[in-house]
Amino acid sequence: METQSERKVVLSAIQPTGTPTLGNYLGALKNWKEMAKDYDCFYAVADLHSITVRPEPAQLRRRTLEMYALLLAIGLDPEKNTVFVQSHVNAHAQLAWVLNCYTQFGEAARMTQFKDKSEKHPENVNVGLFAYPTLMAADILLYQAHYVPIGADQKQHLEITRDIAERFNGLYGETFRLPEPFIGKAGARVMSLQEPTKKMSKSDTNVKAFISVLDDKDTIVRKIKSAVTDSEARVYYAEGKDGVNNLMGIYACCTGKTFDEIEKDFAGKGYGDFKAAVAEAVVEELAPVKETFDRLIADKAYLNDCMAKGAEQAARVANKTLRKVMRKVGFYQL
Ligand code: ATP
Ligand code: LTN
Repeated sequence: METQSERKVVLSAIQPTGTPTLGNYLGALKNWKEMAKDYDCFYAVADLHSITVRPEPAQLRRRTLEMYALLLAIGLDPEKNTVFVQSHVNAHAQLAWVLNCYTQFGEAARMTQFKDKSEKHPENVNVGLFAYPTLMAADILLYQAHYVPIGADQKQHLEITRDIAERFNGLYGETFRLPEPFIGKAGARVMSLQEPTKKMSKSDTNVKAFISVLDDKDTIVRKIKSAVTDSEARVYYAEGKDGVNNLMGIYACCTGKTFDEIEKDFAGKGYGDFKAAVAEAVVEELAPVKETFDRLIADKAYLNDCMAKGAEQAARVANKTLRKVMRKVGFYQL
């Protein structure tokens, strides 16, 4: 049994840009909960990141509280893990500034998320969007995280984090631990139910394309029933069967079955039976999350209390790293 101080550190964060989808859940949040058993975990609601798309203030406030409640609803224990809101810990923005000065313009400009998002929102390509990865690097490096559970789309941001950390360590001596991404095999990229070559995204304008973790049973059944498949009506994993592959991935993640087992279970059966089974597995997975969320969101005092404690614990660890960085860079110390 490892003691507290020997336990490896995990950090991850999610933006409060909407209710998480089944993609966020299977790709990231489910692993957060798994890792909480064995590691010293820091999980944040990345509200600083979310203002890159200029949300309406009241909406940002509401979504931050909801995302926080949701993190507890998936089963994270605020007594055992540090669950906090990014903007409550000043060190994130402070370290991000320092890291900006150790990141080259060219390397940030290569980030595919920056390129995608600037194309999607040409009217608001702000400097914050460009500097998104250095703030994310600060999130991770402040806690000296060993592992960062993320979906496959965030892998490039982990790589730039390591590059920045290595550069800083090279200049000033060992300061940051180099983090490893943790990307689950199944669920790393859950695809849209309507266009299965695109990733499932909570900001999709077509609500049939995603399942929200708070969708009720009927909605889940309806959305999976109308998921795009193909005309072959045989359940097996193969290139080009994007819709079926995606449903198999979802089913595998929810039930723990392998693709081989799924193919055997559904041999001779059509998509109707398969979709019904997938829907049932998803409902079973998400029902307890919704139930707990509904209870927690009604108790704002409890959530505020947990947030305050989380911020205090996080700040203790983060400030230690920040102080070290400030000293090494040469800021005048009082
Ligand atoms: P948006 O749709 O607003 O761009 P998003 O749905 O991509 O956001 P984020 O808050 O950026 O959500 O991501 C939270 C976590 O969920 C990240 O670790 C990300 O890698 C993971 N994730 C997002 N979409 C998927 C998906 N379709 N499949 C698997 N993991 C995903
Ligand atoms: N950029 C991430 C959210 C995020 C994050 C982090 C993930 C912000 N800071 C630190 C892991 C570690 C995204 O999912 N879009």
